[in-house]
Amino acid sequence: TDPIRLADYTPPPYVIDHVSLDFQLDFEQTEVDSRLRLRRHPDALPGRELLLHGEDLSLLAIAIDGQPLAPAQYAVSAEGLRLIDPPAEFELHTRVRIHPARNTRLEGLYQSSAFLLTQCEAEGFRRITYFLDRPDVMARFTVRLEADQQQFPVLLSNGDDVAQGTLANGRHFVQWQDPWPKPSYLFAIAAGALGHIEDYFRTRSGRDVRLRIYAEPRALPRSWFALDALKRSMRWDEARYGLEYDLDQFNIVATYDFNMGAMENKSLNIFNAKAIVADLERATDADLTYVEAVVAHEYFHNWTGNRVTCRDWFQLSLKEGLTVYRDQEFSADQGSRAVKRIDDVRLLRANQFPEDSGPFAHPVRPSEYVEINNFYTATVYEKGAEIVRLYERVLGREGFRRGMDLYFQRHDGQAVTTDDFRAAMADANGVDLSRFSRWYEQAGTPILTVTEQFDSERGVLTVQFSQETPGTLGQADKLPVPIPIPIALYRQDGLRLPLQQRDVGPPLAGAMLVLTEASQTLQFDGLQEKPVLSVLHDFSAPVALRHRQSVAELSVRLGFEQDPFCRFEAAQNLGEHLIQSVYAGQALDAVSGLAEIGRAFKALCADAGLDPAVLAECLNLPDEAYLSERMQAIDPSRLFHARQAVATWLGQQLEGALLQHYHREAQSAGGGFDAPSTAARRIRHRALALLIAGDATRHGALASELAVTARNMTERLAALSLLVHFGLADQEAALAQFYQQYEDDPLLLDKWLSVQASSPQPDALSRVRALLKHPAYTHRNPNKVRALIGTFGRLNRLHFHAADGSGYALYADALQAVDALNPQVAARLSAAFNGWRRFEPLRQEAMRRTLQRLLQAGLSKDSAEIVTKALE
Ligand code: DPP
Ligand code: ZN
Repeated sequence: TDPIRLADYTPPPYVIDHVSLDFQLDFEQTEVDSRLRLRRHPDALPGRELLLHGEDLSLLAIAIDGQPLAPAQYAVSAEGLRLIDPPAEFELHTRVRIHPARNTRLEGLYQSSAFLLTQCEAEGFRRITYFLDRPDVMARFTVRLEADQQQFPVLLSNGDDVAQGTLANGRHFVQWQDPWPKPSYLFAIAAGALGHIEDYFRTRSGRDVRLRIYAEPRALPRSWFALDALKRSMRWDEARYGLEYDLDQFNIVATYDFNMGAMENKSLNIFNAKAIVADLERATDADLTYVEAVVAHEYFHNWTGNRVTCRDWFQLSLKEGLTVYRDQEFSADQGSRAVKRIDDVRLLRANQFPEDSGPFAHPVRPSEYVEINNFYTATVYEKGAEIVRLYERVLGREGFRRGMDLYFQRHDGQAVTTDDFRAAMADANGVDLSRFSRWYEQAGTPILTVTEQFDSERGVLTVQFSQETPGTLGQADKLPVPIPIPIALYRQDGLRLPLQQRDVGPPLAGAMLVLTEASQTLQFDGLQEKPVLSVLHDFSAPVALRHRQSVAELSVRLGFEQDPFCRFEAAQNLGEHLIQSVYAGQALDAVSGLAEIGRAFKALCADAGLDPAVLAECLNLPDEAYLSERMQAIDPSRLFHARQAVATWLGQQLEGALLQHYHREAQSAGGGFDAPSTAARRIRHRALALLIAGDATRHGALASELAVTARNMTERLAALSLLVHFGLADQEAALAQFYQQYEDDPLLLDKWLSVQASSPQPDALSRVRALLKHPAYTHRNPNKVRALIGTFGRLNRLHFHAADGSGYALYADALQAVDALNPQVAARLSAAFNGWRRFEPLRQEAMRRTLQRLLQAGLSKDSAEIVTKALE
């Protein structure tokens, strides 16, 4: 398949001013009657044909301006409907038939238990009717839904419901009108047996908006947290950006069958139930945090995505990077900003860095794609959000707000590009941001190297900053990018020193260097002893930092940094030093600085001023994905055991302190979803994991006890996963009990599957094999696939990479079966092999052969793109 290229972009051949759709809904056969008002785009190149996208549609009728078309006037192909010599302005009438119940791809119109729903982003609308299915065609939609009243009591679409009524034969209809022009990817309907909960939000200009969450009735009592998060999001967007909601109703529909997290369709968001249905009793803190973030994310899209949308799919990060940045800021304001930042950086490093250094490396604004669904990536989302954060970093919060204001002032109602966004930021602040375009255009994580030289006689510290972005496929040479680097100096005893800059290099503004060149040097003087240098506070740019510091320096940073992210970073560096030493074959006892590291972590545990959640993250060793990023010829089993050995040592060193934290926080951990209670649960989970790693015989009983006394799902699941992952005596009973208790809850069964799929115990593979046949599992449900197969490939590095290739084989078989049903979900699974070149020769070869076998077996376009790239 030929790729689609950004360089080939041309405006759409026609404009569609108005769309009128009439659905005769039915699970087996739905008929869609469409009337489009089209007119030639003023800038369009003249052409004799007009292609309207359409896939898997049966055309029943076609007419232009009321005249049925003769066969010579149109042609239907796998791509769509070609109109030959259409007039400059006309009404196109088509009628098509589609089959929702047979739709296993979950794109377009499909069935989920007792209702029908749609997913149109990126190119699902063409599976519903013929259309110019591209985001720069923005039209006003009127939608009439008609169906059997008993089977489909609820009929929802975008905008406001303007008419409804009952018809003969037990049928009824509802008519919807969306006053805002929108691209087809934001179209949605949901119809069927749905209940709802309801609340109101009064906007700052005094309008009342009716808010509803629709779901199957049993999920509704657990959806109030999400509804509250929606209200908080609406309030936050008004306060922070002056952005108000623009319709009288806002509806969310939750489904258990969904390819992604959620979808921001105009005024009719559709959510994976995982991102809505959550309360303390049945969801973990991580789940609730996720729900809050996704609800906010989709709501924020109403302005960043819907009112101002993307010109083409290469600009996806225009809405996604920006909206992720916005939801990150919202979440930071809801709870602990420090913990949020640490979590986000961990995610970026675990998911995006490997993407950037692997075969699928692509710029935040890609220049070509085969299947757009494959570009909903950590790079477009998370790295995209980091780039937006860079603007905030260099312009300040107020400058950033000025840029946002100008962006909406200029582009409301338009489909624009990331260049337009950057121009608004620059123009609103009268600065030149042209070099930031490189962040969008260059793939690969820039490596920032910091070297220090101290002249003790003159008391001068010289610091050199240099950057280099490694070459990626098709992009060998890279240019320097602007990197904001906050700088701080500390004395050995932890006192923060003033920065006295000498006249070398650019003068710092607000203790921050913006590195724009390949290399720049700074000097600081007035120093009595070599200070401890700290750079990149708050992870100020998405770079890989190479800054060699001694154990002594890292210990000072761990103990005294004012920025919590930097303390976490020092802990990660110390942990990495230990793990890599053991991996390289040293006995842990012989590793340099071991005693000092032990003392530093003990002191950290005793620091009463430290947020227990930040402490928990400092005690959480760098994960295997992140470590692997910085290694070659990886032996995954050796890496797992090295990391485990360090965890064991840490658990033994800190035993007393960990027990203290565990017991001291017991009461707070029974509290609600507030910062102190969630922090208490986090530190208790971390402490218990390390204690058991340190001595399972002594502390394993605490996990069994927690399984029984758990007061919320966070505790219950922590206990269950510790029992299973450490292979403790009570694991089978705990698994059986969990299953029995939550058999009726799809989301909790997902967790039950994940816990087993991620277990490092020797029986993990046979468990996964058995679970594939368990009634709780099906290849047809994306959440189940991700919970079992996805988790196994992503988190179970020990058994996925089993030396005999059994993990790869099992995974590939499952992937192939899923691919036949749902290409979009399968393509995600394919990415698990992307890092294959980083492994030791035997695993490399086994993975390469597995990829070849998959390709030969015949894959969907989605999966084939990933696998082909991996083999290139
Ligand atoms: N559902 C995806 C998101 O909101 C695509 N827009 O990020
Ligand atoms: Zn989004």
